[in-house]
Amino acid sequence: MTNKELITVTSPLLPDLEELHDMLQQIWDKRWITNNGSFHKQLEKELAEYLGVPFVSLFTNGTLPLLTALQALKITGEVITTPYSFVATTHCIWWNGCKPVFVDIDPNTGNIDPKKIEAAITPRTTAIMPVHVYGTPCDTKEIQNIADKYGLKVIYDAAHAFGVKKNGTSILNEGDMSTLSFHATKVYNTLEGGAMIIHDEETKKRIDFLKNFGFAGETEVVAPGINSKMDEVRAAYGLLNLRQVDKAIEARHQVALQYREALQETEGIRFMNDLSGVKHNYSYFPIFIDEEKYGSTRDELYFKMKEQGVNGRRYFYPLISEFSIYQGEDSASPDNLPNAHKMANSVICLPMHHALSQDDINRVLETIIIK
Ligand code: T4K
Repeated sequence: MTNKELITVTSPLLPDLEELHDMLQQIWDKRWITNNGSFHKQLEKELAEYLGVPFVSLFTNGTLPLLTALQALKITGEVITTPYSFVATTHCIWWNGCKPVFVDIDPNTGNIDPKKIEAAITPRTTAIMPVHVYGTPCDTKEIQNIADKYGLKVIYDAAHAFGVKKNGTSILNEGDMSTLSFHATKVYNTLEGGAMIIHDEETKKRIDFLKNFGFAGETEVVAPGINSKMDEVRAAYGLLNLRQVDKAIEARHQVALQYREALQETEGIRFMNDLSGVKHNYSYFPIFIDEEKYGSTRDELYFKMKEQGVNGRRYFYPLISEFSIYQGEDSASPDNLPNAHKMANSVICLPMHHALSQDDINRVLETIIIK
């Protein structure tokens, strides 16, 4: 290990401390610190405007809106999903007492391959839960066609897709519901936090009940809801971060441009280019190593980078289907998921955030290019 400062895979977007102090003072003055406070209401409104969606319901993280979406839509039986994601995606299916059915991914995007969905549908299938992995939009049109044909619900895990648009429209408007994560490691964070994107007022009301134990008023409980309410401190922090997120995304874009320019001549390294008509958020910068052409394995490069103080991450290795809890599912068989295995075994997400300096970027690239 060198003496150089560690470059982490990401770094949180932090609000200005003085501005945060002013917001905290307001909370202290009001003595209203959680349960649908005024900053909470304001953030839901501002996020809906910023994202270009009808309704936002805030949550304490990005896992509980997934759990609640399945509950709200009364999903039972089997749910078709991707193995190439963070484990929370499948855990939420499990927590709702449903069976996850893994479908292979498209090697170009890392997202569930719609061409393979129909073969996985059985009479017990009730929903599809795709992920816009790394913020790259799924083939939402094809997925919706299949869902309509078989009468299935679609819940998008859009944890990575804050602000992503396709042909000028938010991809969060696709499907029956979408969920976001506002964890510290995301493009936009509220410390911990998350949200559900909802298309109509009636459903928004129901979701707000479900994240508050199911309470609909002081004495009525309409469903076995959970507690996932965002407090005022995080909502205030979120309001401040919303004012600087565009600048942060543009800084990430500039990093992506430099990575691509420098790596395009490096044999054995593949990366993803921007898709036409898509406004990307540059939440991750995955590269894929072809060990024959590159001359060393993914893990050799990964650990060499670590040695030199450059912390990439192997998101998403191992695949969810490889964890012992899910390995027993028929659909978890590696033969069923060849593209997902290939991607998981070749990926390294490079450091990607708004605060990388030119020196950091050069150091990241040197570890990869100089063999
Ligand atoms: N669906 C998808 C598709 C997801 O990716 C996720 C979460 C979810 C659902 C669930 O959303 P949440 O319930 O988490 O809101 C991270 C995050 O914990 C997780 O939110 C995220 N996805 C997942 C992909 O990555 P780790 O284990 O990689 O985090 P950690 O602690 O190793 O941090 C990574 C690096 O980030 C550190 O090396 C340095 C930097 N960092 C991290 C933290 C926490 C900071 O600089 N400051 C910090 O405060 O899981």
